Amino acid sequence: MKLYTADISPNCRRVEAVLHHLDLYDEVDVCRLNLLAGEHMSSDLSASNPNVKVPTIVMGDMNLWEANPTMIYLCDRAGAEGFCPTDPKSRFEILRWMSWEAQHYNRAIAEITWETMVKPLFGMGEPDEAKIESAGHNFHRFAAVLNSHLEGRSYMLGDSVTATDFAVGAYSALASNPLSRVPLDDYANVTAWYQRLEAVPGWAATAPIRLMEAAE
Ligand SMILES: N[C@@H](CCC(=O)N[C@@H](CS)C(=O)NCC(=O)O)C(=O)O
Repeated sequence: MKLYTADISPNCRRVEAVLHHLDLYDEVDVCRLNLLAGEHMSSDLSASNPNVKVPTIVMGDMNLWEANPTMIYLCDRAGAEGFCPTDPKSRFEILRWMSWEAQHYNRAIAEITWETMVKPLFGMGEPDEAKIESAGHNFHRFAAVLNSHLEGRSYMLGDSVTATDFAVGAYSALASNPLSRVPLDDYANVTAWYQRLEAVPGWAATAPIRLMEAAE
């Protein structure tokens, strides 16, 4: 299996974390690309992903792209029933939260952190305060939903960690950095849940140390 991936990418992190969690990482031929240097454009990535984006996995005759379905496929193939349950009710919950995080919660975090962290870190201009404010409204709206859902739950689906947590938590390392200006601390259940997630070995193994160090 060949994985095209990149540091500083929350979408790559969630897939790499699943590979660690499933004890599959040793089987992976890792092609780590520097996106800012445009390495993905000059690699052979386009042969397996027409979007020329990471994460992408080439596995036999399958080209896996889009992080969330890639995670689910890896889990199903490994028979990881506990980590990614297949019963219809659980599968609906997993797909619902994955859709929700991509469209709403993590989208808001991504929009804020693009302005507050990525642009300054890589010399891409001043943060756009209007965009930060607008995305901030969405962050509060959807963080409140997450905070309420996590009341009385250790993880997204209940007592044990699932792939859903890796998806919903994908941008939380960025959001936890004070430089991000994401008001995560307003949401006690969310911060407590993310601390639990950070202790999960597969998630801990993929912490974006380089970005965090660079931003401090
Ligand atoms: N929806 C895609 C997003 C993939 C994506 O945007 N990847 C970024 C890194 S986080 C990328 O490859 N950027 C390079 C580019 O767009 O040229 C997924 O879930 O995998």
